[in-house]
Amino acid sequence: YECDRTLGNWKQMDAESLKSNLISKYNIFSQAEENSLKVSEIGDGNLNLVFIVATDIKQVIVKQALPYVRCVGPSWPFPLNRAFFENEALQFHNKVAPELIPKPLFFDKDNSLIVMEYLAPPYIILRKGLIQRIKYPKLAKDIAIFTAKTHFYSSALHLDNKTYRQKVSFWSENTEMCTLTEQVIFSDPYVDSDYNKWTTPHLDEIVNTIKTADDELIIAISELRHKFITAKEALIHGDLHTGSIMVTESETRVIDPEFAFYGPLGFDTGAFVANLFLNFFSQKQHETEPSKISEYSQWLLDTTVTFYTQYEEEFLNIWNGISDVQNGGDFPPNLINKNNNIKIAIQIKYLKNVFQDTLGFAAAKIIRRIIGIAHVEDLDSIKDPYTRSKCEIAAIKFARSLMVNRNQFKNIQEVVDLAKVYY
Ligand code: ADP
Ligand code: SR1
Ligand code: MG
Ligand code: MG
Ligand code: MG
Repeated sequence: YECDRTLGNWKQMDAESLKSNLISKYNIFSQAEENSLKVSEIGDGNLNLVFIVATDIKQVIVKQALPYVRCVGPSWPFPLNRAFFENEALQFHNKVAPELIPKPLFFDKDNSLIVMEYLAPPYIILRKGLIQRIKYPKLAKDIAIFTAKTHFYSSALHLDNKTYRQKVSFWSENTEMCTLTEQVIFSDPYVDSDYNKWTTPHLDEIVNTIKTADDELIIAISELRHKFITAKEALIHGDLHTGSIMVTESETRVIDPEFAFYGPLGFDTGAFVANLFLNFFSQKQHETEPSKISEYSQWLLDTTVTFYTQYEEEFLNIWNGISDVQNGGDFPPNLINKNNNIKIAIQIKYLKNVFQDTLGFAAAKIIRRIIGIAHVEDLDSIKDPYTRSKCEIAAIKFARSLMVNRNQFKNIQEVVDLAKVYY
């Protein structure tokens, strides 16, 4: 399923073609249901079409890739085969963490289209929930389990070496998605690019410093970019921001893994942490006294700490065969398994590397969401430009410090303490 620039059999779906496919080709609805089927397009992401197709008693989601970047338009062509990789990732997630994703129901390769379970209200996109200042008690643990399981079970800690190499090769074909990330996260925000934007002139000065006078930052982002390109640790989600998570107060589901590939684990954990911090800095708009930390802001910080602590704990538990054993880990191999101290030392080193990557990638993701092409509603929705700029400048300064000093932090609590200093 190569990606070429021709459309092949791909046809953009409308209500009529969708109904007909769902009945005759995908067998999701019956002929008898045809007259009661209703279709509405609800996509609010940057890239794809998303439809709800429903009768009075049954609903499904249909997601179709477009041959271009939706939020830019046809001037930026984009590969249709991302739907193939999204479906492959969903199938893997469905094996290792079925309770944490919408169930995949059908994949139409010709039309780059996925039919999946509809997550009905009260499910909402997590970003929207955080903007409404809703607390989610299970969120940190659920995302820790999702990331730990998907990372561990696709890594060479778990897979035999030959299978692992085959998977790295297979997923490296999702290459144009990585190219987009390399541009919009690791390059554009640090140079003059027509795609960059920021929402007030109050940011001109800090943006100019980033692009012209911050050698340490440019070195750091270059190293992170290199790591993004070369690390092949496991199958990562690739776009795990708070718009890729749907929640109720008691349940969590991860959606939208179209950017999945074999990459650095810290890119996923960093995405989640970055988006919690983006919301945290947006909360500054509500504070009645300077630098005061409201109860909700503190909940965001606690959630960050719980998430990261549980991610490491869950990852180690699987590695050690304590929880959720499909097979545990076979690294280090038998030659040294007589000495458990060696295993512990290797695990500590492994997780230290993931932690430092998490901080670096989190910082990169904070910066790109404020001065790059794709922003976040948490900050963009702050009406008063001066208030917004205060939140954004605090977030950028924090991210800058986090990125260049990413190897100095001992634990996630120290990171949260730094965020409070810049708040
Ligand atoms: P994109 O790749 O364009 O970002 P997403 O997969 O993130 O597309 O979906 C866009 C929006 O569609 C989501 O923000 C959410 O509102 C809605 N959506 C997607 N999948 C589901 C689902 N399984 N159930 C309910 N809503 C969904
Ligand atoms: C053109 S940049 C669009 C962004 O939206 C996706 O969800 C990814 O985050 C990507 O970087
Ligand atoms: Mg999305
Ligand atoms: Mg997407
Ligand atoms: Mg991002």
